[in-house]
Amino acid sequence: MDRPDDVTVVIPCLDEADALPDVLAAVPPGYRALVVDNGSTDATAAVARAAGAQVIAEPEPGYGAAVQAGITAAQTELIAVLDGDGSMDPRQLSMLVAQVRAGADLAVGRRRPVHASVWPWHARLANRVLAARLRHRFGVPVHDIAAMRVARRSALLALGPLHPRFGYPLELLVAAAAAGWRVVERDVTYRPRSGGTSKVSGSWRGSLRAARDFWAVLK
Ligand SMILES: Nc1nc2c(ncn2[C@@H]2O[C@H](COP(=O)(O)OP(=O)(O)OP(=O)(O)O)[C@@H](O)[C@H]2O)c(=O)[nH]1
Ligand SMILES: [Mg+2]
Repeated sequence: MDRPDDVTVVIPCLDEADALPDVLAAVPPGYRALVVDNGSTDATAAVARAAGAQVIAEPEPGYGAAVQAGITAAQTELIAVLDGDGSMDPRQLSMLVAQVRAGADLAVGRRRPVHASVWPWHARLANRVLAARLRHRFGVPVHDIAAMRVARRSALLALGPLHPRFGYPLELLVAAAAAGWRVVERDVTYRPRSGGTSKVSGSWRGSLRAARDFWAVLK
């Protein structure tokens, strides 16, 4: 740990070479981008390196496995996580970082779509149902599943490994509640992905996989 206030932006990626340049260009000055390449068959790793990001490879497939690898490899006390598809603005991480510096244990983004077509109806509905369950059954004060988030590395490591695939964000919220973390949620902009193809809500296969993983965590 060199400077305790530095931030690593962990970006789990599966074939995001098209979208990554814009994402990396928007990472706030002083933040370190760490791309976790999770078996991409496109130029994700080369594009990320060319844009100045650190790149690590995680052979175990799955969003959660990639995020966990990024947290482990990071060398800063603060960790931010967001998607590598350009749908979220890394500039808005500063707002979440400020919440953690002000005392929150976990600061999460509530995605606010720039227009309705950004978010397929089934994904929006699933998100609402999952968030309601998180609030009512687990007492987590959220309205989204924390796709963009900031927390302390030491605290994340103390939770141990969580769901290796799409259940990760939900399991993090459940684990945070169980550990008595203070969770705060702030609105973030949600845009169409800036390139590449959807692996989750844009296909039935991805949606069903995500639903299976979500159910495994919240049942
Ligand atoms: N590590 C890893 N990351 C994944 C995997 N599948 C998707 N991702 C990443 O998870 C994020 C969300 O996936 P998306 O394909 O954007 O899913 P989505 O947001 O429902 O779909 P879009 O509407 O196209 O944005 C992206 O950054 C992906 O690169 C996977 O199997 N492993
Ligand atoms: Mg996306």
